[in-house]
Order: sequence, then structure tokens, then C-alpha cells
Amino acid sequence: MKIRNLVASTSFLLISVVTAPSASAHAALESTVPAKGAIVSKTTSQVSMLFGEDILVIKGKNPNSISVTDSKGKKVSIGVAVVSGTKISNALRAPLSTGKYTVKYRVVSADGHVVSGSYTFSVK
Ligand SMILES: [Cu+2]
Repeated sequence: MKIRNLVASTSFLLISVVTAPSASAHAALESTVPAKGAIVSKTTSQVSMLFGEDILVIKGKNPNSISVTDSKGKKVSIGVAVVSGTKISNALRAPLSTGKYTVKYRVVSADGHVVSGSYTFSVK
């Protein structure tokens, strides 16, 4: 192999590694309802999240969870998270009291990767 070809193929290899779709290879959080930092009414009865890719559902087993707690750490999410394609939602114990709420989520992408995080919203 000529040096120039070697350099070319090495560069190609490097580019391939650098541009490997690590972020897009699994479900990234795209939007939430309520939105991050939003101020919503007491009648808000569920949280839902939309991901960029399908969320994994194993028949009879749900590896995905959403937990919503108030400012004192008291859990207000009830039941289990419901998954439908790229959407996951969880019911809340409405009506909610005024204050700040933290949503913690852990979902498994269709490719098996775990995506987790948290955000807050407020009730006025
Ligand atoms: Cu992935």
C-alpha cells in the first residue's frame, strides 16, 4: 500500500470513529409535557416524554420507570409508566399542590441502552 493510500484510509477510519452515531444510536429525550421548567396548573394529571427512538418493552416486563416527587420528596406519580412507541407517560396523584416537582426517568432504548435523567416543573 502506498503511503498516500494508507493516510487516506487511516483518515477515513478516524472520521468513521469520530462520527459514529453514539447519541443518535439510542433514544434521546426530545420533549416533555409539562416542559422542563414549566409552570402548570394543579389539575395536571400526568407527565409524558417523547424520545427520538422507540422505548424497549419486554412482554410482561416493564424496564422503564418515571418517578415524580414534590419538594419534600413525597412521591406523586402513581401506577407504572406506560410506553407506546417513542412515548412514555405516568399518571400523577392530582390535584397537585403548589410547589416544585422533580421528574426522574429511566428508560431502555430499543437497542438496549439505558437513558436516564431528571428535570423539574412547578405547579402554581
Ligand atoms: Cu443506543
